[in-house]
Amino acid sequence: MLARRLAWYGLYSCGWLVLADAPFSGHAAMLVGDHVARDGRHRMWEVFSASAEARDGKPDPLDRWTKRIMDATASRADAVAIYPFDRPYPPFQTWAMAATGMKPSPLGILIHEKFGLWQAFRAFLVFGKGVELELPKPASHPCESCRDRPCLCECPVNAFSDHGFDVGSCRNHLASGNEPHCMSLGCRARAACPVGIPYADAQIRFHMQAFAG
Ligand code: B12
Ligand code: SF4
Ligand code: SF4
Repeated sequence: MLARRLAWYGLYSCGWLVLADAPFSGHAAMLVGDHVARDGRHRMWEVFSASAEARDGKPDPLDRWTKRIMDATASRADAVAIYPFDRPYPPFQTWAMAATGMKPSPLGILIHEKFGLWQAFRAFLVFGKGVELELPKPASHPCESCRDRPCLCECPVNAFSDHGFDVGSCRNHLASGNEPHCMSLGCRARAACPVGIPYADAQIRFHMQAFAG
């Protein structure tokens, strides 16, 4: 039932873990993420685009849409939803690694064996203690066999290094309007990865504008 409801919104269960952090220590939690179809169709984006939040002109439409549908989903499933945009930020990537077996790419983003660098997370649904878990299957790590690492060759300002992601250089480039025009094309580094099918153009522009602030 829960899986069907998530699928209607273009979402799916990426995996489960038992939380160790207060106030949910010992509780089972399910990671909910976007599902990208084989043909690149992204149902979540289609459902969101048709929503009131996408059209009302108010700030943070995707966060507000996510909260509305996931709060309702959580309440039907007798669970509590935790969001990536809650404050203080919940450690989504740390929890996601435990729940899915995904590992970080050289860009810092976790890479999914099928969806590549395009796996976004929407919420954790936290259930009661003692809920039976689907333990994460061992996931393959695509970066291990990627010799050329094209993701590290395409950024015009070399924003990725051993010191992490240089947010300032990236934002300056986005604001400059210089080629390559990442604002409309999307992040060139992310797009260079051969794993997974990139989002549609409208979705890329939405996320780049949100990121540039
Ligand atoms: C703040 C934030 C940012 C800041 C990062 C500032 C900084 N240097 O710390 C900014 C605004 C720059 C950013 C950018 C992006 N982000 Co961001 N971000 C977050 C957010 C909301 C909080 C991160 C945090 O501090 N967590 C708290 C710590 C305690 O959590 P943690 O899991 O233990 O910590 C891990 C991360 O902090 C990570 N990390 C450290 N530095 C950086 C830098 C980047 C760029 C990323 C992605 C991760 C990362 O390393 C830690 C251990 O693995 C998370 C959601 C969340 N709640 O985690 C999304 C999140 C990490 N972001 C995400 C994404 C996808 C992006 C973008 C690609 C979005 C886009 N534009 O399309 C960009 C990357 C830029 C690009 N070139 O494309 C995804 C990553 C999904 C994945 N597969 O891993 C998350 C999980 C949001 C989501 N809803 O799925 N992000
Ligand atoms: S290009 Fe290669 S190293 Fe970079 S994220 Fe993709 S698989 Fe990993
Ligand atoms: S958006 Fe452009 S400038 Fe920013 S990290 Fe990606 S490739 Fe580099």
